Amino acid sequence: MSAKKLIAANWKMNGSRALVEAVSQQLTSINATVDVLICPPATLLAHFPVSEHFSLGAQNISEHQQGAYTGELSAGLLLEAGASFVLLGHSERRQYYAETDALVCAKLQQAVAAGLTPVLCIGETLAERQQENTQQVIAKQLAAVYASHPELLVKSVIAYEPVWAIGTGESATPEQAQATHAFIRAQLALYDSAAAAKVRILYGGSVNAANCQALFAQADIDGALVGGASLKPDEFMQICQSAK
Ligand code: G2H
Repeated sequence: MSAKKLIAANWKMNGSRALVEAVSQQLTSINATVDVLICPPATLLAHFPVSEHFSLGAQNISEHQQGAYTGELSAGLLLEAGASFVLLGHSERRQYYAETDALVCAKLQQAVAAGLTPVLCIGETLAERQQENTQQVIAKQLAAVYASHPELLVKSVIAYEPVWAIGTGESATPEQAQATHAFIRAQLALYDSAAAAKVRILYGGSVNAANCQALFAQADIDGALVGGASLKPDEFMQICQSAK
């Protein structure tokens, strides 16, 4: 369990300059006992003020360092735009943009090489859970990166996001989430036990102000990746303040 929780906002393809202002203003009074990360659409990164109260992250990067890849953004460009983290392997990227484990691994290597901290998103679908394959799916997603690159673990944050809980209003129960987080930590320990004890494992999937406290009380839940509720400044602030 990490000493300080991390609450990350994933705005997905939402937000505006007005929301940047509202959230930045709201976070000026955040308690220093929690780390806060905002991952807006890349075009909004430059509109955030430099702040000691939160960090910024991107939602995706290219697997290439630079070159003729029209429409893509490299890790280096996003770093220069103000990001210090990047979400990788989110289930929406895996599902809608056919991102494979191998591609996610290549992006994670680019992120670390450029100096971005990757937030590796993993999780099972409803069908995989119903077939009792949650652990196999997660072990495979982790092995795709860390079996060949265990040195990257120490630089990573993991986000467990059961696909069936994303944007559905149906969060995993604290007990379901804790059981999977403990499994994730045990898997990570196979690659680097010292890093595994310290790596922050976030829960994501319909986190809101009403359910976050019970999730944060679990031993292996080190914070949250918040989608829909992060677009509401008051509610996002409540979630951050619950994570002491
Ligand atoms: C899961 C989560 C943020 P939501 O995608 O990554 O979104 O909180 O809306 O389920």
